Amino acid sequence: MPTDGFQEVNFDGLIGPTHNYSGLSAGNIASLSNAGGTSKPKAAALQGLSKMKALMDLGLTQGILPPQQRPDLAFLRSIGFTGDDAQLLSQANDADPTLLNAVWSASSMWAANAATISPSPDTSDNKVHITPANLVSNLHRSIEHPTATRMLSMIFNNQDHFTVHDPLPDQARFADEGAANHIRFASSHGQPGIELFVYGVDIHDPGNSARNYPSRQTRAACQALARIHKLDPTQVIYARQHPDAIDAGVFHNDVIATGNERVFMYHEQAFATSRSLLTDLSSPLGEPVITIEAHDSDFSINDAVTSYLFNSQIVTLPDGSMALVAPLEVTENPRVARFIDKTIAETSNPINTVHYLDVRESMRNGGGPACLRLRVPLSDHELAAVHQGVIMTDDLMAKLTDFVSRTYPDEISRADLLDPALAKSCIDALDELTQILNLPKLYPFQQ
Ligand code: SUG
Repeated sequence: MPTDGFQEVNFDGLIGPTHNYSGLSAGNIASLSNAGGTSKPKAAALQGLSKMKALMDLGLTQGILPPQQRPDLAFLRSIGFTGDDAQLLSQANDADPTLLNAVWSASSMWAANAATISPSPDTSDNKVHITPANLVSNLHRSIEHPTATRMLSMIFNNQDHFTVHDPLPDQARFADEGAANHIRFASSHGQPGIELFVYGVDIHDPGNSARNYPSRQTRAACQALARIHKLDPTQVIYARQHPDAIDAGVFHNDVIATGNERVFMYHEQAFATSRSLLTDLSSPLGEPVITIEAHDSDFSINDAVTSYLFNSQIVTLPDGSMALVAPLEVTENPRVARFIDKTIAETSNPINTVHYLDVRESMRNGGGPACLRLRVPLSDHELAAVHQGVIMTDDLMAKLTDFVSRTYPDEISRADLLDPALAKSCIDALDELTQILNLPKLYPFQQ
């Protein structure tokens, strides 16, 4: 096992039965370009489960986060629509079709946006601190946090080890997208680390912001998270995304940079100040960060956005070496593929192998392997205190595969979003899921 009885547990979002392509995310090029396409929810969820199986086969502990209750008909009622389910759906569609799209989104699958996690070696009270992301930048995502907070409170339900906070205030000033904009560096997972918070906009310095696409994370949110998580201010670094990167489709930092333990892989255009950032990271860490920097001469920022290389997971294997878990799409870009081959061959970094995964249904909405998981470094004691119903086993994998195969729709197209029978069957399926995961009363419809 990894050192110190500590390991990083990846909690993947189970892709929900309403997975569809609605073009909801400005600045997310895949989401916009696949808007209106026909999705395959069953295939999507099975791809996600295969991904979890692949990580388990590498000897890693894998967790799962259930999807949210969608369509969110209560949201439609809260904004004045009335009547039975069919009437609610058709009224919303007539008034503003984007409202109908928003309440059907299965976007909680991208668990990297569920919360920011500070593991216990970094916090002054030695607890794991968890803050669900408010996701205020997009309507369809802003309705995730009430259930995310409840879910995380049920899963990390032990106050000796875990503190699940409320999300940051529901305001643009504190716009927070969770772990997608957060990288933790440490000699090993169990050692005190340096937490890098990445933001797109600083209200005190608005001049350097992206122009075409929204910046989804604020510096004020990052600073609040560091305070709430009781981090040592000398062990926290703030870095600004390059505004041109956001304008090229880097809507979260995990589309252009990633890290694991001492390894930091990024594109040279990821940050407004890349050079000083490396010094900033290395001095509190006490040893140099191992950098894997992609230059524009290797491949462009557009290649990074289309291939999603940086949305790979870098994982520490039980033997201490590292593997890259990458989306299949990287193999379709020769420049990116060459860069990976070079990275694997070089002895200056610990990444020795690459595993390519097919998560294409999620990728078409801008969600690669790293988006689909929330990483939580845990000691053995902390892991034992996690709700065990969401820790993957072969038995749970078999049950979930059967559940998805029996209950999920094969396809969803735009017209289906008006179908109250589909809405009912998607919600009914979740009742069984809470039994499988032993999370009774998770969803609003169960309360
Ligand atoms: O927030 N896509 C998600 C993708 C999130 C990816 N997560 C990380 N990078 N960590 C988003 O933009 C698209 C939904 C649609 O268009 O139907 C969407 O929400």
